[in-house]
Amino acid sequence: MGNSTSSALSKEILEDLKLSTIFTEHEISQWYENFQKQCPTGRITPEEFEQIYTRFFPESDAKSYARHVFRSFDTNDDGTLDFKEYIIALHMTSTGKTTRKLEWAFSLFDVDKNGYINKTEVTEICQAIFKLIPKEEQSKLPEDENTPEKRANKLWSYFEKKDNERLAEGEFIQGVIENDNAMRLIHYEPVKQ
Ligand SMILES: [Ca+2]
Ligand SMILES: [Ca+2]
Repeated sequence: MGNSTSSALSKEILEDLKLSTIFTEHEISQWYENFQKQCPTGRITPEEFEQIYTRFFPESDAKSYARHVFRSFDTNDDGTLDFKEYIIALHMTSTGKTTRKLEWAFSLFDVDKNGYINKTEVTEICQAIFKLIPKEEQSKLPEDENTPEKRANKLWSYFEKKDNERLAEGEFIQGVIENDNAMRLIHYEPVKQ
């Protein structure tokens, strides 16, 4: 309690992280040390998060995507990421099981956090994803997904919903699991050099 939690990782958080991720106590402690060095305040701001993303995508504009990812990780809605939110996020996006990842993808697409995804939100995320794709790669995309709107239309079509209907989490996850194309279109992975 009190001030002691500011420097050492509290036992409670550590136990919680061990249960909710596949990371070991050693790994979590190691990251916590790094996290504290890079982020002495213990909180990552949206601007810092954008910078992290920009380093991963030097050839494209990662800002709007980073903003959406930040929002989906900020589970307590306080406008910053604490260590726990950061580690859970890392777990979801790098090593999580498919369903966990898709739960996260759902929260990424649910821009207004109302528990449903509509087509406007799909379009908004597709626009952000599109900005991650380097220009040269964009020019090689198939005709039916070479603009954010086309990508959004194609993705939306796999869920068999009308344009004014909405998707619940279960429908989204099932739709993506059943279709490799939908799985591919919900995110962007840089081509390995
Ligand atoms: Ca937060
Ligand atoms: Ca929504």
